[in-house]
Amino acid sequence: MAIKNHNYQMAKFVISAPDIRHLPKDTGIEVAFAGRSNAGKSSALNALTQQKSLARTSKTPGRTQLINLFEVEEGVRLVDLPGYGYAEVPEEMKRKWQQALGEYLQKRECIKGLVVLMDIRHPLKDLDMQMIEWSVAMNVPVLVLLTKADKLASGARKKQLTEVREALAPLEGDIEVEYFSALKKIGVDKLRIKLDSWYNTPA
Ligand SMILES: Nc1nc2c(ncn2[C@@H]2O[C@H](COP(=O)(O)OP(=O)(O)OP(=O)(O)O)[C@@H](O)[C@H]2O)c(=O)[nH]1
Ligand SMILES: [Mg+2]
Repeated sequence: MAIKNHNYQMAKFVISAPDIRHLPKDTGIEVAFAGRSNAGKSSALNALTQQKSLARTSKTPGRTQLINLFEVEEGVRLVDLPGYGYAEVPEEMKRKWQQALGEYLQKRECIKGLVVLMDIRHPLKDLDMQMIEWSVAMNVPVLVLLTKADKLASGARKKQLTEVREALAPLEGDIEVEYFSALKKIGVDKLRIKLDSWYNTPA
């Protein structure tokens, strides 16, 4: 089958939802972006779609508290999941987000891939592992992006990449790890190629 390249620049905002019950019908294909608050999810989506403010970025962690859904073309969607792990959020709200994330991954059938974004300086926190383990259990392939790679020199960058790859190898899942910088546009092509391959996976 010929791979179709999607035009991510065409992405348009569709809806913000507090949980999966408020999302559009579970048909077509979705790829979701997950990560700790401030990891760079919204920035990565903006870099991918070459739009400055498709997904809102913010200096205040915990800004994206809803599931934000974007459509590239009919039936091809990108999902910005709520950031997790932000310490200064009330316990009750944290619990709600975690539940929304778990539900999304475990019940939403149109998900064909998960991008997990982790700050290259602080990778593999508990909830990152939880998200990756859920995906492996659901047979959903994972692309881990080590974000803000521009913050490290190339030696330190490679070291982190190797360590994260080694740490995830025992999970034996369909997991790929790359580094990324929305600022310097590092890894954007790899992200695009991976998404195209997921969107082209036969159902
Ligand atoms: N240096 C650098 N900073 C970045 C990069 N990507 C994002 N940032 C900064 O990191 C902060 C958080 O980025 P967001 O994209 O809003 O992060 P998020 O994961 O969407 O955060 P929440 O929506 O709160 O969960 C912002 O101040 C960004 O400017 C990057 O590649 N390099
Ligand atoms: Mg965000």
